[in-house]
Order: sequence, then structure tokens, then C-alpha cells
Amino acid sequence: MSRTVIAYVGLGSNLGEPADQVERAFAGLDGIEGARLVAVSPLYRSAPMGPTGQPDYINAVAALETRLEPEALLDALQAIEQRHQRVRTVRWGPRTLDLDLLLYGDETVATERLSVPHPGLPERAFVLYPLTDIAPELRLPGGTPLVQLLRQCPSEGIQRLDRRKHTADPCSNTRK
Ligand code: A4P
Ligand code: MG
Repeated sequence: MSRTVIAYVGLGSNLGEPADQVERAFAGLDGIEGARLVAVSPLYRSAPMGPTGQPDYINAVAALETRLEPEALLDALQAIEQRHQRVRTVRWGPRTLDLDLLLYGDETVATERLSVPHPGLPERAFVLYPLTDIAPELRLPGGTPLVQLLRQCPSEGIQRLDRRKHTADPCSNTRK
């Protein structure tokens, strides 16, 4: 029997009802053959990183238990992006759905198509906050605890949303 690992996927959307895009993407992730959705974070609204003038993003993180190799998982993630009519134009530009493979067990991957851990993970609030919500004990492959990165990462520009209403949740503000 092939081994399973826990992989973490970052979700981002800022076009076409972003919160719905992310909720539908959770279902898409659960539908990947060879993977099972085991946790989803709350949704966060975040100010855009990159070109200005684009709408705010909705971000979240999901945990998958998977038997797929990293590049096969990337193929599955890109197939879901395509189903969300993702059009690649500008780097860091607006998108209906972006799925980033943040972590794949405790492995490091450096190929032409794939860098894992995702290079943006250590400093992006819109990744660190939702990731810590579902995996507070996690360490990066080098051993750095996630909570250490979170402590160094200001929460300005991000806001946790109330899951049911997708509005700002005053009772469960971000840590800090
Ligand atoms: N690729 C390499 N490593 C990975 C990985 N770990 N996960 C390659 C996914 N893909 C990976 O990605 C370009 C190529 O990266 C892929 O073909 C894959 O082989 P892309 O999704 O086509 O392009 P992109 O997303 O525009 O570029 P990039 O550099 O991946 O951007 P990011 O890092 O995804 O950032 N602001 C807020 N507030 N929230 C966001 O979620 N996201 C971005 C995009 C910009 N600003 C944002 C947000
Ligand atoms: Mg991307």
C-alpha cells in the first residue's frame, strides 16, 4: 500500500463571488482521486499583495490526506483552478481561484514546476493565520515552528470572516 501524507493547500480568490469560489474549491479538493479533505480553515478577507487596484482576496487553507505524489497533486490542483475558469494573465493579478501547495508532509520539493514549502509561506499573513487555525503545532521541514512565523507576521490587512455569513466576525478576531 502506498504511504499517505498530509498536504496543506492555500486557497485564494478575488473575482466572481470569492467566498463561493473558495467554498466550492473545498468540495473540489475533497473530490480529488487519491486525496481526502481532512480540515478547512475559516475564511479570511485580505488586502491584495501585488498589483494595486484589484479587489480584496478571500483566503483559506485546507489539509488533505493524500497518496498522490507532489506533482500529481499539483496537476489535480491546477485542474480544479481550470474548472473555476482561472485565466492566467498578470503575475499576482486578480483570479477566480488560486490553489498553492504550501506543504507536502515534511518534504522539500524543488523542481521546475514545484517549490515546496511554498516560498511565500513564511511571510504571508493570509497563509500563516488560516494555516495556524488548523495546524497550530505544525513545523516547517527545517524545523521552524509555524507559531514562530506567525508571531513575526503582522495581522494588518487581514480579517477572519464568520463562516456562515462571510462577514467580519468581531468575536474571533485574528491573534495578536
Ligand atoms: N508552482 C511552483 N511551486 C508551486 C506551489 N507550491 N504551488 C508553479 C502551486 N504552484 C506552484 O503559478 C505559477 C506556477 O507556479 C505554476 O504553474 C506552478 O507550476 P500560478 O498560480 O499560475 O501563478 P501566480 O499564482 O500568479 O503566481 P505565484 O507566483 O504562484 O503567485 P502566488 O504566490 O500564488 O500569489 N494577495 C492576497 N491578499 N491573497 C492572495 O491569495 N495571491 C497572489 C498570488 C497574489 N496576491 C495575493 C494572493
Ligand atoms: Mg499560485
